[in-house]
Amino acid sequence: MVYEEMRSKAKGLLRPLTTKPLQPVSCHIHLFCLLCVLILSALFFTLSEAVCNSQDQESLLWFSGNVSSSVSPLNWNLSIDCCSWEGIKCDDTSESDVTAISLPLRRLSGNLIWSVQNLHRLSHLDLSHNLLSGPLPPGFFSALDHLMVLNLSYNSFSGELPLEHGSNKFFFPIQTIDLSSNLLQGQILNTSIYLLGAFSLISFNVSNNSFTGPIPSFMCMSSPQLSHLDFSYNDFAGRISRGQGRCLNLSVLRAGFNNISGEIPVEIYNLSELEELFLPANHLTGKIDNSITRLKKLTLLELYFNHLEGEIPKDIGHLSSLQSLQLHVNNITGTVPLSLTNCTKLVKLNLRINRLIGNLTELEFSQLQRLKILDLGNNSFTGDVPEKVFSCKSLTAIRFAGNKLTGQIPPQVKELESLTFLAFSDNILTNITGALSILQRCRKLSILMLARNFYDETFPSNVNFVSSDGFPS
Ligand SMILES: *[C@@H]1O[C@H](CO)[C@@H](O)[C@H](O)[C@H]1NC(C)=O
Ligand SMILES: *[C@@H]1O[C@H](CO)[C@@H](O)[C@H](O)[C@H]1NC(C)=O
Ligand SMILES: *[C@@H]1O[C@H](CO)[C@@H](O)[C@H](O)[C@H]1NC(C)=O
Ligand SMILES: *[C@@H]1O[C@H](CO)[C@@H](O)[C@H](O)[C@H]1NC(C)=O
Ligand SMILES: *[C@@H]1O[C@H](CO)[C@@H](O)[C@H](O)[C@H]1NC(C)=O
Ligand SMILES: *[C@@H]1O[C@H](CO)[C@@H](O)[C@H](O)[C@H]1NC(C)=O
Ligand SMILES: *[C@@H]1O[C@H](CO)[C@@H](O)[C@H](O)[C@H]1NC(C)=O
Ligand SMILES: *[C@@H]1O[C@H](CO)[C@@H](O)[C@H](O)[C@H]1NC(C)=O
Ligand SMILES: *[C@@H]1O[C@H](CO)[C@@H](O)[C@H](O)[C@H]1NC(C)=O
Ligand SMILES: *[C@@H]1O[C@H](CO)[C@@H](O)[C@H](O)[C@H]1NC(C)=O
Ligand SMILES: *[C@@H]1O[C@H](CO)[C@@H](O)[C@H](O)[C@H]1NC(C)=O
Ligand SMILES: CC(=O)N[C@H]1CO[C@H](CO)[C@@H](O)[C@@H]1O
Repeated sequence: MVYEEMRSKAKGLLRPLTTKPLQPVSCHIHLFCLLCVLILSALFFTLSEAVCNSQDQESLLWFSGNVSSSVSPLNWNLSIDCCSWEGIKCDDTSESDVTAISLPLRRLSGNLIWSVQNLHRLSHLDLSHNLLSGPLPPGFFSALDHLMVLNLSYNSFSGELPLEHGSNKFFFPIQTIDLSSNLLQGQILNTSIYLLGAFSLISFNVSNNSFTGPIPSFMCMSSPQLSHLDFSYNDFAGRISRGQGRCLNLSVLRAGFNNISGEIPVEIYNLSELEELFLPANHLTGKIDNSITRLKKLTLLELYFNHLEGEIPKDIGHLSSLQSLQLHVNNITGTVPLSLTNCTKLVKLNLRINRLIGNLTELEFSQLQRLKILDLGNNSFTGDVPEKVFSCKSLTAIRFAGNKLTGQIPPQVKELESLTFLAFSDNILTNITGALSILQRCRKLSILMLARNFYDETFPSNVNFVSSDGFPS
């Protein structure tokens, strides 16, 4: 969109209004009329006169000749100006250089990405969601030294990131690099002249490939505006570098589903713009430092499937924007801090399979009116079933299974109109019969697990609608 704006501005400024002789007009030569004609003829010019750069046309033909499409071929007609071809945009200089190729979701296959390399003025390249394959050729990035947006996501590009030897440029205007969901591999090294010179980089997404080595933080040095980094779903290993803390404008850091180990460096907790910290399914150890509560903009904190220990930061309630707190399957100990219920925007709270203890009845759950998913299963909570949970009107799934809770499921449960999943199995509850009669009124309830609770003659011993676990995620 910014691009469109720039382009139409440039058009207005650069297009010479007076180069075309005035057409004969039937109205009296009146200042207003003259203006109309000038504007109309200028428009006519814009439509008819752009004739695309012949070298660029040749590169495009090469490209189109080397890709095929199972839906419909690129219908790039030689008798039409290439600036008007599907997906192509040109600039407004006299050269009419090709500046944009945008052909997402075209089912294009082939592997000759290098044919676009000669389009020296290309600033936007979007070939996302196609079937393009093969490696990115050496020098690919530095050849496209006007590129601002590169989106090659959802293809089958393979091999390592290209070497960028021999470039005499040290500044590249690239802002967005999306190479996600391909088959790329190897390390992302600080020897990449291209990435080191990407001073304007805002967003870098390499998720869902097979990259190895440490997650790079060197871009934090050169790109002060860096705001989105996504390294998830790869084979990155090693520790998160403290240098990551220099990405001071970072709002999204995603590196989940890798092989990252060590502690989360406290420098991360200085990234005051951070909104999403997504690091699940790694081998992270150590504690979650209380200084994390400085990240006032955090909406998503997902650190599940790691080996984190220590307690939940006691000031967690300071994270007043938090919507998703998912710390399940770790080794977290201690009690749930009372301040947690001050995170009133929470939608998902998952603390399942940790070593949490304590009495939940004092927590002001009723403040969590947006909460949809509450999973506190498989810990060591004691005391009565926390009644206040049942005043969270948005709840769709509740799991307390595998604790040491006593008492009864309160009758307010019938007021949870969206409830589909309820699991209290493996606790020490009483009056399961009473609960069952109440739960009949929860119309949407489709999964109920109450097995293995306190048993005597009057209570059914094994009450489950289903045996499999359909807890929503
Ligand atoms: C190419 O464009 C010309 C002029 O508009 C048209 O006559 C011709 O049919 C087109 N060719 C194809 C193959 O679409
Ligand atoms: C890349 O393209 C995909 C699909 O066409 C889109 O969903 C995604 O947002 C784009 N990436 C960026 C960074 O704009
Ligand atoms: C990165 O790309 C993937 C798709 O491949 C997408 O799901 C994810 O949201 C993107 N990350 C960011 C931070 O935009
Ligand atoms: C990874 O990419 C594949 C193939 O494009 C896609 O089917 C899958 O959904 C992606 N996975 C993630 C987690 O983005
Ligand atoms: C930081 O990122 C925001 C968008 O997330 C942007 O508006 C702002 O200009 C950036 N600041 C710097 C110093 O780059
Ligand atoms: C993950 O890292 C460990 C060392 O920390 C290594 O032994 C293991 O092979 C790695 N696994 C994968 C799948 O790369
Ligand atoms: C975090 O920022 C504070 C100032 O805001 C600074 O004093 C402190 O040294 C920083 N900590 C780290 C670990 O960078
Ligand atoms: C938790 O800690 C115990 C002992 O300290 C260890 O045996 C277990 O593997 C740990 N679990 C996780 C998920 O890290
Ligand atoms: C929750 O927030 C309120 C208002 O900011 C504050 O008075 C209260 O002490 C907080 N509760 C906890 C347990 O932190
Ligand atoms: C849990 O807390 C409630 C309310 O403070 C109290 O009445 C109850 O005795 C406590 N239960 C246990 C097991 O500590
Ligand atoms: C069992 O539960 C039902 C329904 O909530 C209630 O009416 C009944 O009083 C309870 N029985 C006991 C002994 O608490
Ligand atoms: C492998 C392949 O198809 N190469 C073709 C790429 O496009 C040029 C120009 O159309 C052809 O000459 C090549 O044969």
